[in-house]
Amino acid sequence: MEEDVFSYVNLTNAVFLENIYETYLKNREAVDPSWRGFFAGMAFGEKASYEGTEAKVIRLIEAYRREGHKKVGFNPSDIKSSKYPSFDLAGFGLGEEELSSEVPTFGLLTDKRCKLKTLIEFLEETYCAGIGIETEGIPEEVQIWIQSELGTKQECSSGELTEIFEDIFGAELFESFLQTKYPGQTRFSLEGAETFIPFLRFLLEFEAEDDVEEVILCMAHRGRLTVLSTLLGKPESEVFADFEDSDLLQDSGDVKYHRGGEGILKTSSGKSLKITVPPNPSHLESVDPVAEGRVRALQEAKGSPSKALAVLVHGDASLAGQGIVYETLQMSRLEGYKTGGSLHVVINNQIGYTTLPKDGRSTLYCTDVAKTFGCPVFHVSAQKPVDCIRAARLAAQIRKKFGVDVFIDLYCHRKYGHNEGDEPTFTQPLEYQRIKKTPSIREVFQAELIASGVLTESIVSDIKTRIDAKLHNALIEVKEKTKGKKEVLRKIREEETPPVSIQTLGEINKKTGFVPEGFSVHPKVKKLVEARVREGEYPDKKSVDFASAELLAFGSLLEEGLTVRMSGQDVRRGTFSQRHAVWIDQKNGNEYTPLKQLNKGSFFIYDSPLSEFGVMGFELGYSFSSENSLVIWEAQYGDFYNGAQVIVDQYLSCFEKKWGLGSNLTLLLPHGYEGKGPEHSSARIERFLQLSAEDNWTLANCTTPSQFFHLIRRQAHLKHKTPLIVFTPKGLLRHPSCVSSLKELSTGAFEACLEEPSPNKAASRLVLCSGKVFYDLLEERKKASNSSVSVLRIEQLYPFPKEKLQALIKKYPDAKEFMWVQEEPKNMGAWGYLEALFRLHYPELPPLTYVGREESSSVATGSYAVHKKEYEQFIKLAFI
Ligand SMILES: Cc1ncc(C[n+]2csc(CCOP(=O)(O)OP(=O)(O)O)c2C)c(N)n1
Repeated sequence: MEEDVFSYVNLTNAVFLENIYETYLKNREAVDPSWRGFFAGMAFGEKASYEGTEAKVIRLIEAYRREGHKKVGFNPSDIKSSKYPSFDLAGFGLGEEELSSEVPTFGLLTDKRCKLKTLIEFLEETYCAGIGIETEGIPEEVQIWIQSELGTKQECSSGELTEIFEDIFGAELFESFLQTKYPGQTRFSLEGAETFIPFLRFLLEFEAEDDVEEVILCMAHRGRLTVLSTLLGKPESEVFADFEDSDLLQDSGDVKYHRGGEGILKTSSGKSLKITVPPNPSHLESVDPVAEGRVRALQEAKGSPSKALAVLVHGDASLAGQGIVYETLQMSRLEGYKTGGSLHVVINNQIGYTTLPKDGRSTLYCTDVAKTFGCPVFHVSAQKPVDCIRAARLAAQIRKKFGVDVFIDLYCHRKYGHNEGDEPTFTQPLEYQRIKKTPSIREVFQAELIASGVLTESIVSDIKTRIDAKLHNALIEVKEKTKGKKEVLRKIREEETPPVSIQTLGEINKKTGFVPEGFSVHPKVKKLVEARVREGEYPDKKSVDFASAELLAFGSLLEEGLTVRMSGQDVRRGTFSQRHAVWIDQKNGNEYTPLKQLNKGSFFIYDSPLSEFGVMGFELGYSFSSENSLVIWEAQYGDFYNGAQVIVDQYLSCFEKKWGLGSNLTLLLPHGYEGKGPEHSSARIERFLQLSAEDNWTLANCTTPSQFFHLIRRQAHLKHKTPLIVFTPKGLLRHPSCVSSLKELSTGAFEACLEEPSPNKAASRLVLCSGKVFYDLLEERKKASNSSVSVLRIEQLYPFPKEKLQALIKKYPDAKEFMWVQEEPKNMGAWGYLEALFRLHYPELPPLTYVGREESSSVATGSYAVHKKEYEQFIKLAFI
């Protein structure tokens, strides 16, 4: 799919506004009243020309628009009265006596003039009642649209009111059923926020009525079970089975409130909306970028950005506190990551565990991060279901129309402690006294609906009987479930990587080496590609370096019809000026992407924002939802991956075990000690090794371009998808010995361990290593002229190539000494891991001895001279 399906409305489209403004200046009556009001009241128009009372009225209107939301009263307990805006007439230079005087309405009302009192009533009703709307700082078109919509309140029909009531009642009964049957068990009750259920249903229905076919609904822990059951149709018996917590009834590697689910929502007009709640770890908000990545992949697969949508549900404390929210929003309008606007819903119970907003954030609202990105925010009270539904409708319309993220902040309370076994009165005695006395949302709404004649006592009682019976029957079903054996899933790792002929490789080089007519390519890039174009004529010549091998690997996958997507900081050129995946015309700045010439598959490469957590999360999400693709995230330097440690620890290493998911996400982490200091040297191999178990991923450190080529291709063709982490070289990118021939690329496969090209089979000592130190060892051996040492390379650190290494070692019958050489300090790198494995797998061999740097708290020295000295000292030891 072409990328331009992602060209959304340009939010700073001034032309749009200017046209209307011009018409307005010529003839005010020719534009819609809301526009008239906007141009006058927003100081956009001829404010300066107004004087006296008119100017004062304009200031008053502006104040209502800017500050009115603070007066709505969606949450009287949170916002101190001192923060209420004062719309005191005196503050605007107006007096009480002017209330009955006629003032201009600036198009806000149908009449041109009205009494000041009438205008104020309108402003109070529009900006200070029901929904608190924050529009300051959002794009002008969106502001104008919202202003015009505010006047048109859509009423709920009595059928809709009954539906809303049933949802609220259903949620309440479901929660209280669990509370009685499984007292004290953690479920993260939704009580105090039950309106969330009808709110979400309506929101999703509004979206489904437009083009949206699929929603990734990122649930917070709170209310997740209720959503899965009451909205997505997960059978109650399955929910209860999780509470029974029998190893025979549940089949998951994660707790119930982290697991995902799927469902189809049928709308009232008969449309179907597929909803996926992705699983997530406890780490709040970490799933946000993952969900966005999934949505992006779905949109591309469906060929349209309007067909898939992310709805992200947040807690107030986590939204305000977690930086990943900002990182995710930062990606939201970028070419490589945008998803056409997401909907954010906050279950704002005004507490995070035991922490109140005053200690949890520096801003008035928990949603204030939205302002940085000019996203509209609606504040509503869960006690006012009808206002909530109205906000849902407005939010969905704005998202659809303008492609922006929209936030709905649902004020509510938390009925119990943080979880159901937690006692909240230790820390919030007064709040919980108040909450205890607060009637439930259902009770209040029920009374309102009975008073207005929408419901009767007997209808309410029928609804209750029906829901109660359903819950009781489900409980009986789960208790009676016969015990069965769980089926153990066996992993099948098929690795069928088709070979690539020399001819194809030569053609890829030619096609990607073609310089378009008139394109002024950088002279260094030109030289590079000219050499590549000729490579096909000398298939035995060792001229393929790492970057060329990567290009050929990508090119060959594209020729097979696969998608290759890569992102990370500065990846288009490459941190080390090695990739040049996108050329920039030196005369006019135009861009050209040679790999896009291979158009059987799709090639996407994006320079990412300076974020690791967000971008790695996004790429992981993309890889979950994308078929036939290889998705790659590259770190600027390997050590920076730890900015995304949550993604590695909580997702990448364990998503299969916890949630049964598959992904072939590939991380390229530049690694190697080149005297550049404690940073930029280590991708922390040791940490990845510690997280390795049950074939969860592949860890590799390739020493030749052909190995890298084969590894990348193998990864793209994996049937059983697991991630790949490659500790990629820096110095080796231009090392004269680190080259392969096209022939090596077209034959063979990735080898988990390697001998030297012409080893001494009579060696008495075998030196084992991984990565670039191999070349240094060969160099040092030359200097030491010690031919009794042979070097073996472990190219795949995990899964450990036990048999293959054993077979190689057997080729050296005279070897009596076994050494491990590494650049990293002793407490880092692969030493600890390999020493233990060596003893375990090869008990007949003498123990492995260590050659390398001493233990160190810091990764490396900051001095190049010290680095060199350390190196010279230890590398000698391999040959003494
Ligand atoms: C990154 C992270 N830090 C800490 C926690 C522990 N924790 C779990 S829930 C919670 C409070 C969350 O509050 P909020 O986001 O307002 O949601 P609520 O539980 O009130 O619905 C905390 C601190 C966590 N899960 N994740």
